[in-house]
Amino acid sequence: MRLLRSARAGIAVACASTLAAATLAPIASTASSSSAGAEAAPLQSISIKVAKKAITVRGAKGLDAGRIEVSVTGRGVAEIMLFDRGYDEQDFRKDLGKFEQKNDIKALKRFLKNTEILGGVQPGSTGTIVLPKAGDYTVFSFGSRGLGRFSAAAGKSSPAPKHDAKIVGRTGPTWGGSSSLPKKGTLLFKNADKTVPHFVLMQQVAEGTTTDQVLEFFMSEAQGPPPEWFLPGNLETGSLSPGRSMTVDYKLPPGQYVLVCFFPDPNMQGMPHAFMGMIEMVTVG
Ligand SMILES: [Cu+2]
Repeated sequence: MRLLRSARAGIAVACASTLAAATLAPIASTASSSSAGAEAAPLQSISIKVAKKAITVRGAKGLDAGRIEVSVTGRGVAEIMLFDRGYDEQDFRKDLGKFEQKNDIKALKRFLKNTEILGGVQPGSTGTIVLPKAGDYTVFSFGSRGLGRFSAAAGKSSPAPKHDAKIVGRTGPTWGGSSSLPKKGTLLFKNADKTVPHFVLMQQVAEGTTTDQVLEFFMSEAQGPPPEWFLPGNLETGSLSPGRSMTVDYKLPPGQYVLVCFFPDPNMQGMPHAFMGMIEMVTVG
């Protein structure tokens, strides 16, 4: 069974690490936000820097709960979480460690039962997430050994910005929403599944690549050079708990993309959702 770390990073780590980072970075960077309509009040915003040893959060002073804009730089997707009372960073680290090292499903379940996962964006990107209530929030990334922290006071949420495409995680697990997306704009990602978290990983592939080819590659846990169908376009979000949604501003090279979620399913011994059918081809451009 793939461990959470490798599963979570999916194609991005399996392949992208073997490509020049310089090739990927400009493509992953997003267009400036077109989300603020003329009449809409500007959202509160925070910026998150993911470094190897620490995650730094800026701009969170005086923050209220509700929809906020998040921009991320650094080494990995930033994921914003809210722990239940009685569950803390130490519990989270312990559970994550047990799951990663021993595929301990009880630990995975304990983490999920006590945590609201609220989304996040990849480095170079901006998006919006919703902080459900006043509280102390934690920022996690597979790209850092540290955790980020910030607090929000009570506040009410504003609606999602206008979006150009929509991707929905559904019970099954399976994908719903747009099967073709414009090459740039705002993507709304919603988890309509009632049971488990999902995240979005869209990886550009050569025209005509099949989901079977992609799955076969993952089964092999191949090291070494990326397969010839692997192309550099890439969009990844943080995970979302059931019922949550987020937006991300993106810009991608046109072409064919595989849309996958690798979240480990707690009811299937941690099997990544891609292997349960959460894999689909979509078109960009
Ligand atoms: Cu999933």
